[in-house]
Amino acid sequence: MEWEDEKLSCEVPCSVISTLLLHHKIEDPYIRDNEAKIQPLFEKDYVFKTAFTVTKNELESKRILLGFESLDTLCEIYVNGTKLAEEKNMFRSFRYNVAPFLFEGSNELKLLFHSPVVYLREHKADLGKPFNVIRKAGCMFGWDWGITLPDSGILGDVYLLLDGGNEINDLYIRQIHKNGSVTLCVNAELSVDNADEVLFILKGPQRECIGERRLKDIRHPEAEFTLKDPARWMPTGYGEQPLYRVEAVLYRGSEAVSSLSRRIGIRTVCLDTSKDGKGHRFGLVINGVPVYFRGENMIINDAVIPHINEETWRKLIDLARCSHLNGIRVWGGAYYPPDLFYDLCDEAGIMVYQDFMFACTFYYPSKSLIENIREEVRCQVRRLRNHPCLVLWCGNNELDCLYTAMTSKEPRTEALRKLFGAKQPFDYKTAFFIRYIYSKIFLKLIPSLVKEASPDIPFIHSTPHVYRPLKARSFFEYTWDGDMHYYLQYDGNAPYQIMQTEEMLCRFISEIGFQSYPSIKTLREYMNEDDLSPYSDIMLAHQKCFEGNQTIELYMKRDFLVPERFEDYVYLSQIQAGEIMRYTVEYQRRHNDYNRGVILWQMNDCWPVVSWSGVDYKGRWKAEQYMTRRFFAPTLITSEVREGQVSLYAVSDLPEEQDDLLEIRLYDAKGEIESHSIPFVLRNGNQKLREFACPRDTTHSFLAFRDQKEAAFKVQLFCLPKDFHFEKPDLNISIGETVDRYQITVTSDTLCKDVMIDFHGFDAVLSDNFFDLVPNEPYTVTIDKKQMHMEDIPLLKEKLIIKTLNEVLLTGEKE
Ligand code: BMA
Repeated sequence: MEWEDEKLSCEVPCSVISTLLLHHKIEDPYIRDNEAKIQPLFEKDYVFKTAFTVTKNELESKRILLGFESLDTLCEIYVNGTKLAEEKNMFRSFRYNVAPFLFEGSNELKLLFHSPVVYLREHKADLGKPFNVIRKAGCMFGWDWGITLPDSGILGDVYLLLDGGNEINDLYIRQIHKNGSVTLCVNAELSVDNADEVLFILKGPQRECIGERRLKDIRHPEAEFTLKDPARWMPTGYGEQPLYRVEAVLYRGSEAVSSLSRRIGIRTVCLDTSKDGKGHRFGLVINGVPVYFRGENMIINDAVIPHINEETWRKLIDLARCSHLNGIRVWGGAYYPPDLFYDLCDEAGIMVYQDFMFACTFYYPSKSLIENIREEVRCQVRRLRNHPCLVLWCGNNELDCLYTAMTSKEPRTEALRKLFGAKQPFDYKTAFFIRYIYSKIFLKLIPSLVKEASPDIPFIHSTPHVYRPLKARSFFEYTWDGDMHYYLQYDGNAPYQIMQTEEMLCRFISEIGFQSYPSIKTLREYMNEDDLSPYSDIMLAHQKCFEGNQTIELYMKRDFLVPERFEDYVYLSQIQAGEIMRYTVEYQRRHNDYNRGVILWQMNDCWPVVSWSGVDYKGRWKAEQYMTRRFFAPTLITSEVREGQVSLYAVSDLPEEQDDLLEIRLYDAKGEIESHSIPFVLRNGNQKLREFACPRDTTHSFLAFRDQKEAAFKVQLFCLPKDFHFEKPDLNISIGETVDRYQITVTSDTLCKDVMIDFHGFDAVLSDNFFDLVPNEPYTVTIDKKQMHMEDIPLLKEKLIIKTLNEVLLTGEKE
């Protein structure tokens, strides 16, 4: 990359920022307020150059294709000084025949990236967010959890392909299911100059060859394989993930001139939007089985995109797997992940709810933008359509409801208008225009392209989604129809208890979340000690949500208190976010005949920031992620307090029945007063196990319960935590080890809530954390030794950090 008078070496994938960081030309933009300091960099244009050699032999190829997987974004491409193209879309891949421009020996490729910031300034649209005229990840221009880092660069492979004129460009495998058998209709897209035969091979889950089809007539490169009783792909928890493979080989005589293969999973997918007395359902049905979607929303994994690598994706899928997720939504303000992400989801049985990359603003359909979108959608649909993990296409994030917020006169929508930067509702003319452009892109163009290229995967035009486009009367009108996005703070900071009311029983929730702070260790890596307070300038540079801290504190005051010590503030913000999510999700799951899934906002962070994430930028699990692992477990025992009664429910997503045992203990000021063991049969769905009157002494009494599968007791209080009579716990901690794990056993003499275990100087994901302890009942959590190695056990004990809600509430001042 050319930088001032220097040439900085870099390797694809690379960007302006990743290259400058590599050569120590700038400080880490994530540290303190460096974000502001790097902004002038985005005002400039940048050149990336490379030389490559072509031999005489290679030059004889009919065509020599120069390919780019992803160029971010405004890029002029030159080969040996000749301008090949000027591209404007980071979501497309490009290929050019460069044979006429190449020489034997050394050749030069030059990429000139124009500043996206200058471009947006020069192409300002008078409505909506500035990035609506460019096909670049929206969040790069700043988001309510995102750093403003509108980088430029080469995000995917760059390659030269020698092409004798014969090539298999694409393979599409459609599945026709009938009476238990499936016919795989394989269709290849060929460029043929002088080839004469194509061979299709179908391989089974054990890589065994199941069948071959040899075609002489390559003008119609199609073949069929019928399987009587195929092994079917199911989401994790619902069955296995057998994967078949279809290979295609193009021959000239006996010489194989091109080949391509695709992996598939055999399954049907359908979105149930049928009507009942209340409205339209919203639930995924895989192979005829209604599945409950336990998901999280994914944003970009790093704002410096070239820093995202194979390990990032593997870790992300591990996180999903061990948090009991069976689905991920790829959110529309970011980018389309690489093939590896989808491959890993196929293997792990993780369903993907896939947005097209449009979010939170209306887009201006100039002729060239429409063409650009058309090519982008074609490119991505063709790339992804064979993956069994792909279960839903979605046109955009929140544009339908943005329209509602902008046209509704309902007072509840006011906060949302503010969020989207509008003072008052649209006038009639603007509303009409927006309806027109919305319909052009999301009701016509994209669905028709999806229908043509991926007809068997359901499509919705927007999320949240009501049955009739652009017809919701208010943003919040999504509970009985379609899916829902819901944030307390945009509903006038409604009490979180609203989330256990009929009004909030949703068919499906595809976004719900509450902000919390990243781990204090993460903050310490990016800030100075005296920056560590919620309202310091530096901390506020890492809190992008309007009135974010105020919202966090409002809820803290209602339920807990606002702690003085920053470490307690961080801890409590995490407990609170996790608790609100637990409260909501368990309610929805208790009604899993009506609610068919919840996708939490948000799974990950792209830099160190206060956000809605479960795991922070450095991969440290916040309280919410541990709670997610508990409340998203395939089977769940959950309690509900309502009108003086407490009820216990069992919820199960597992198809099979199991014998189970419910253990209940009721405590009051004097200790345990009642205990019961109740055998029951755990069935798919939800069932009420027990109901009884709440105790009178609400500030001392609590209920503890678990079933056979759960080692930890869950605790139900009968008052707000701030009103409960917590005592200072006397904790007994013992540490042991097995060959591969450390074991930490904690016992408390009194009820101890939200016990956090951490270590000075070490990080590990524990088998459980932020858990409750009932009096004198030991609980053991473990750590895989692969994550951290200690010389000896006493050292581990020395490094131990323990924090409890008791201690935070007893030292702070309540209101
Ligand atoms: C949702 C998302 C994002 C945003 C989040 C939190 O609506 O789609 O736009 O980050 O809310 O405000």
